[in-house]
Amino acid sequence: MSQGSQRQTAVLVTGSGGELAHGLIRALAAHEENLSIVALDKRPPDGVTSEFCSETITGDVRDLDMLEELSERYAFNRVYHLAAMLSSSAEHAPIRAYEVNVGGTMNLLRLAVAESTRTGVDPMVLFPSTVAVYGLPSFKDKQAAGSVHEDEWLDPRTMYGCNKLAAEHLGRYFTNHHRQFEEEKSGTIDFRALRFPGLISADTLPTGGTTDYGPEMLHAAAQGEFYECFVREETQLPFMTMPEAIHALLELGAAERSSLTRTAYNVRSFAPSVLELHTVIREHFPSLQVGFDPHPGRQMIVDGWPGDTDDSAACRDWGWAPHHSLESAMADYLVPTVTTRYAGT
Ligand code: VAH
Repeated sequence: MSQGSQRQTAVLVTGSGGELAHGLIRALAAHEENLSIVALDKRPPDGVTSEFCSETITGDVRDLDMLEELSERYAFNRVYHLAAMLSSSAEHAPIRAYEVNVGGTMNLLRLAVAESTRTGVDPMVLFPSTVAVYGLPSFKDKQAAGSVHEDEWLDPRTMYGCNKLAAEHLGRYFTNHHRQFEEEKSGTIDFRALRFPGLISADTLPTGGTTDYGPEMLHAAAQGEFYECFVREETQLPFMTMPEAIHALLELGAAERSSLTRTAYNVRSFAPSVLELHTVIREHFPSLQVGFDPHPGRQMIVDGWPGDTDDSAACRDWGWAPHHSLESAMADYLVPTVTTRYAGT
């Protein structure tokens, strides 16, 4: 630990090359003047990240030495730990998914705990969890369960869901129970997680998720392309737009700690079936043609996820409120933005 050298206070964003980070970094730079943002991703940064960040690091969250070296130069008082392998990718490489999603998260928690021990102030760790932490045993149970609360059906059936639930528990431990044998509480953090549904962005396309059919169908429609959907048309899942997800992260980060009754919250905006999604998209792109060729494994995953989640705890504790219905999301944000994105292509 270097003595004396002045460390710069900064916010760390991992997974900075991903969809969520792409918009979050812009929003942070816009909302918080003179904020020093350090971006970390396994891939080299794009122009947006470099423009808004004081430093961009190409590195892997599994590399604890690299993270410790970083924390010798920066006092990270807030971490947005977005780096993860999503659900479908994780099924293809479950061990690597564990190493990234749990091992990597543990490294970031260790960095935050070390910072807390060093400064006596709890760094805030904001963590995108997922509805994949839930596991409904059958399609019938899914239909009967309706909107799932945070403390029910916590029986994940994917490596990704198991990873994210494990990471939630680790974050909750270091927030509420670390060094509980010692007289003085120390080395604690302020961990706050959001169980995101499927996210739909008009600016970027996801890779390796199982809710990707939502954004993929929209982007295919905007490009006049045929879309082959990998789940059945009666499949229903909760979704929200990417801007709402970013807003929820900022709002949760701004909430008074005393108002929070839990470390992980559901948030969602609308929960369409694939057929409803298809119908609303076709209202704007009438030439959209969709085929259905369900992928058995991905269908099994989505049949085990809740058709909707209950976000009343987030509404009560920190004022979360969806900005959109499916229709308004399409008309006010998704269609105008995705049309501009592909204009002239
Ligand atoms: C995925 N987009 O599809 C993620 C999400 C609810 C699933 O976390 O894996």
